[in-house]
Amino acid sequence: MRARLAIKQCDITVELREITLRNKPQEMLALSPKGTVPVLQLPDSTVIEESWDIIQWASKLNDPLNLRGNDQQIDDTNELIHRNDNEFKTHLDHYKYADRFPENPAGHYRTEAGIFLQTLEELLSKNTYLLRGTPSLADIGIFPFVRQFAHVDIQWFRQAPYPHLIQWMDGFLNSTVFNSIMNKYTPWSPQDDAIFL
Ligand SMILES: N[C@@H](CCC(=O)N[C@@H](CS)C(=O)NCC(=O)O)C(=O)O
Repeated sequence: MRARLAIKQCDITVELREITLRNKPQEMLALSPKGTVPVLQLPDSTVIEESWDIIQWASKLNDPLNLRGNDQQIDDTNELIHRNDNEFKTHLDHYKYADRFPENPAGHYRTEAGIFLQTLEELLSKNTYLLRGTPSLADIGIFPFVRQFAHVDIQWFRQAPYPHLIQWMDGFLNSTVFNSIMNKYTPWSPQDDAIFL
């Protein structure tokens, strides 16, 4: 989701091949044996197989909205994304799949995830977006994970003490760019005509 958002916001055209995780095409596994999405193949055959690396590639190629920002914002983004992809993602997965981690109740994992959410809430109480008044790569890179967190128990989330975070998430959910990447695509098969994101 975040790779698609960045590619769209950077106004780059890529061919899109939707896949089903339960039935990964051999063509995908040949490019990227680790079998996770997203995977991007460049015209020179380089393969990028981490969403954050795809975002870096896209924003370095074309950045009409200045999503990368200045050097300080790039550093702040990297720090937030590091916390998101490690600390927050771990607590989020425990919260989402709490039945697989029965040593603690779901509420425990939710509280742990809340430490990072509190950081986001504080940033968003100062600016409309995480680093400034307009979106940056930090927002694009983190929003899909906050959305996942929210939807584990949306009723709880909507009454949680994160008013700015809720408003920020709703802004993305209602945005044209988010709704355009949420199109439902039929899984790719080799005889299909190319479709583009
Ligand atoms: N760090 C990777 C994580 C990618 C990832 O785990 N993607 C999930 C789907 S959101 C996946 O492909 N899982 C493989 C599977 O379920 O078989 C990235 O951000 O690109």
